[in-house]
This record gives sequence, structure tokens and C-alpha cells, in this order.
Amino acid sequence: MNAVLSHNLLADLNAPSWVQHPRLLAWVKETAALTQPDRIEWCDGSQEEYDRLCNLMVESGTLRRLNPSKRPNSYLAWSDPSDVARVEDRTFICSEKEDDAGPTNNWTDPAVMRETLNGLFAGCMRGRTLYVIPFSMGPLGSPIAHIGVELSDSPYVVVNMRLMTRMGKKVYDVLGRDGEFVPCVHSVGKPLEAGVADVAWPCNDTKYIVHFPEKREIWSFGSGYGGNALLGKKCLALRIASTMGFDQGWLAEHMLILGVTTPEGKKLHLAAAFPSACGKTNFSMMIPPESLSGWKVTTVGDDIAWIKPGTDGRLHAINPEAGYFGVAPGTNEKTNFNCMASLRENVIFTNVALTDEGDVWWEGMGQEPEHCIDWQGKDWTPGCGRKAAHPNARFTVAAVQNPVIDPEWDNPQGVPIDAFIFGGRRSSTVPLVTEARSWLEGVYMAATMGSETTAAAAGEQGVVRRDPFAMLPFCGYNMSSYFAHWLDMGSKLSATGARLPSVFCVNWFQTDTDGQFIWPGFGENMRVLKWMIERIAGEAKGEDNLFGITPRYEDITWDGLDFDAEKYRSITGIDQAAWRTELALHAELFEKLKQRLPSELSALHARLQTRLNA
Ligand code: SAT
Ligand code: MN
Repeated sequence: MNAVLSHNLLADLNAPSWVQHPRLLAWVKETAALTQPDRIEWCDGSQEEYDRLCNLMVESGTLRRLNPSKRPNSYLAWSDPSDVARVEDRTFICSEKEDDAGPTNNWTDPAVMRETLNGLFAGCMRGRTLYVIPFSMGPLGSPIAHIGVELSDSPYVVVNMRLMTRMGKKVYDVLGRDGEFVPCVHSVGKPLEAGVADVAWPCNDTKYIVHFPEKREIWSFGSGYGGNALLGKKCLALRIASTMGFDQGWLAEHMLILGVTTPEGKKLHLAAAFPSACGKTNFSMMIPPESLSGWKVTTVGDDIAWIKPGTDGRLHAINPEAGYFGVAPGTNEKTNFNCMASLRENVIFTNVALTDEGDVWWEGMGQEPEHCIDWQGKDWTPGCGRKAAHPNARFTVAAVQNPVIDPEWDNPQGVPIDAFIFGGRRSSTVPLVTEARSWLEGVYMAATMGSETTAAAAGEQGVVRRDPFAMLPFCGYNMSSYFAHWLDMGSKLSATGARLPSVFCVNWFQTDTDGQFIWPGFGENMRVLKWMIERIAGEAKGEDNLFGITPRYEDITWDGLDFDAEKYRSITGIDQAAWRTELALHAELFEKLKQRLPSELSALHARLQTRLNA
């Protein structure tokens, strides 16, 4: 469905008959008038469309087709070296009032930002195609789902959105003539002037990732990478949705959702928040060790959860996404067998290396090749001093390729949540696992979470920053109001008489003096999960630590793992000096957030302080 548009006369959008939504049509027309694309293409989400756009990108040099006998129907993209991760310092929450964005977000007056964007987007799609990409976050028509429409000049975005969301024609059936949708405008910010050849990865040094929370609108300029460009993910499903959740009484969280089935056949659902690139995908696809036979883990989601109270007084969660955009480096058959199995075919890889056989390779995948082409297109040999794959290299794959996908993953009603888990990447201080004794204690744990930064965001790596609820880069409103919202949800749910989900805080990442991880992690995390499930059932014991309940050595099942009590103590104990510093850092965070901070949290901080000093 192509329409050749004159730059001045945009009378004819040539929209297909299945688009019957006057407001949407008017918005497309208005955006096209501003951005001046050569053509408009109305995406239908078909396989034919996907294949055609992939072929187009193979011709233009954006994609390489991988060897079909090694990696059927799969492609590799190498981005511009300046466009490899989310740009948090270029991400804005433009609420009407600065206080509503809060001290953890970049804010600009919306009127000022509109002017800036109008300048940047004027003519920015010249020479390119504007793709109209309709998508549903969540099962089509689910009461928990929401619809977005992205206008983008990047065919790479179209094919990735088809894997990551329910994208295409059928979305218009849900939208009808006047259904609600979140408008998302995206441009790589590199107009193609007549006669000038395109580059493989167009982008712009000037980048703006902008959210208007009251208007529920997203504008993104200058980047083609991941969360900067696939606007359904962090922009809609977290920043805009968290604001909707605050207004409407639900939660949009940076959480994986997994199902755990016990040997007795009882099934529970847990949602877990970890910062980007801390192993959420691995955790959500975990294979329990053989010695814990009978336990089964299934994946509902690997990154984002939308959680709404059900009529039964419980919290019900859906995964709003339909695919995984996961970190490739470090993934192998041992660390994540199910993920590797998901990646056998129909994958788009970005910024991994290309082997001489036409397959992909990354650090930590296994057997090092003798030669490959690295993510920057240069010859690579072992020991050459460069990484073959960028540390934030990614795969995009449809969730249905996951061999352990949960049978309920697509259920429009979601799954009931039995527990929340919060975890950061901390090389010291935070114990392996602690259970909160109350909802307030759980909210405190999550609010004060810290993590060592990773390559998922541009900037320095490995420094501890406070990352409340793993939502620091993703909360679309004032972080203190967000804490209040969590406390409020707890009170409202308990008023119904329903049992609140348990809350746990975990840390898989403590290291020894040589910098090696002490806890084996991956499938062995099942031992911790088993303790949690038994706690929820009221069966397991533990002992009080400074800020909750932690299992004693004998409370964990050790069959099949050689892990002695002394090592266990080293990752579960409370180091008084380290916690003095830790509590001081909590105080620093609360000072920064003091304006709307719920007083219950500072009161609990004071109690912990007293407890530590006692
Ligand atoms: O935001 S991305 O989708 O690029 C990845 C992440 O930070 O989890
Ligand atoms: Mn994430």
C-alpha cells in the first residue's frame, strides 16, 4: 500500500480500507506533512511484508542474511558505533509540571520541547518511507492490553516490532473507528537528500527520546537502536504505561514473569525486577538442576509485566510483549539452553560477530572461532584485543520459539502473582535472599535497590547506582509518587481480604577477593526459588536478619551441589560496616526524593538504623 506523496500536497494518504479511524488518519497526515516522507506504507504485519522488508535491508546493507543451513531465516545488523544502547541522558519526561517528572527524570517544559521537536522532525523523513506500525502491547483485546501506533522511517524498526509485539492489520479490528492508542513518532533523523546514497545504519548525533505523559505521546529522534527506537518497549510499556497505571490503579513494571510448578503439580507465578542486562532472560527460562527433579520453570515474560487487580482481589499479570530483545554475550547452552534453542532460526541479531561460515558468534557463546568479522565489520582473531560482539549486542526473536514458554503466556486475563522478587547486581553487601516481613518492608527493599551499571545504557559501567524497583530509567513520573502508589496498591488489596504477594530481595552477584562470582547462579537459583515457594506455602523456615528473613544453611536444599556452609555465610551474612554505608546511601536517596517521599519509608529507615546500631 504505497502512496507517492508530493511534498506540498498530502491530500491522499492512500490508506487501506481496513483503517477506519479518522483521528489516526488525521495524525498520520499531520506527521507526514511535518516529516515529509517520499512514501507512506501501512504495515499489515504479514510474513510477506516481513520478508520483503528484510530483503530490502539486505540490498541496502542494513542486514546480512545468515547462512540458511546454519541459522535459517535469520539476519545480522551492525549498528553505527555511536548508536549501541539506550541514551538515558537524552531521555525526557515532559510532564506539565516539573515535580510530576521528579528528580530522577530529565524534564523540559512540554511547550519548549514541542518546539524543539517540530524543528528536528521538519523534513526529517525526506527521501524515506514512513511506515505506519499498529501494535498491541498484550494479547489483542485483553482487558490488560493497550494499543500503540508507531510512525517510523526505519524498516529495521518494522521487522523488530513484528517480532516484539502483536503487530499488524488485526490491531485495527480492536481499534475500530475511535479506539484509544498511544501515538509514537520515530525517526532515525537522517533525511536522504536526492542523489545521495544511504548508509547501512542511518542515525543522528542529536538524540531525543521524549515522553508527554499527560498526552500519552512518544517522540524519538536520532537513534535506531533497541529501546530508543522500538517504542512499544521501554517508552510505551514502561514510561507511558507506568503513568497510566498510577492514574488508573495498576502497575507497569520492569519485571520478568515466570511460572514455577512443584513436583506435586502446584503452579505459582512470580514476577521479578532486575535492572537491564542482569540476567532476566536467563532467570525466566531457567532449567532446574537435575537433583531438584520434578520442579519446572516456564516463561510468561522476560522483561516487562503489566499487573492489574482482578475481581478476586489478586494481582494478575500479562507480558505486554510478544518477543525477546535479549543480551547475546554470555548466553550459551550451559547458561541458558532454552534461550539458545529459541535462537535456532527466525532471529534478527544486532551487533554480534559474523563467522566465516556465515553464522553468528559472541563472547561467552562457546568455542572461539579462529577468525570472524566483528560487530564493526573488522577482521577479528582471538587475542586481537577487541571484543567480537558489542557487550550490549542483542537478539530479537518471537516468544513462541521459547521451548519453555508458559501455556498461559498469551492468556488475556493474565496470571495471578504469588510473589515479587527484586534484585540488583551487587558484588558485596546484599545477601543472597531475604524475605520481607511486610508489604512496607518489601516496598522499602525495592525502593532502595542498588545495582552496578551495565552496558545496556550508554555511560560508565560497573558503578553502583540506586535503581529503585529497577525502574530508574523507566518510571514515567515522580519516583516518590511511584513508591506511594505501591504502598497504596498494598493497602487497597489487603482491604479486599486477599493475600498480598510475598516480596523477596535477591543478589546472585557477590564476588570473592579474586572477583569471581561466589554463587553459581543460573539453574542453581532454583534452590532459592524452592525456598521462596516453600515460604509462601508456610512450610520453610528462616531467621531474621537486619531487614527481613533469610534462610539458614539447612533451610536450602543442597542435593547435587557442593556449596559449603562457610561460603553460604559469606553471601548471606550482614556485614555491619558495609550496611552502615548502605543505610547512609539509602538516606542519600531518600534525601534526593524527599519532596513526595512516603513518610513510612523514612520511618522504616530510622528503625533499621536503630536496629543496626543495637
Ligand atoms: O531498552 S532496551 O530495549 O534497549 C534494553 C534494555 O535496556 O533492557
Ligand atoms: Mn529491560
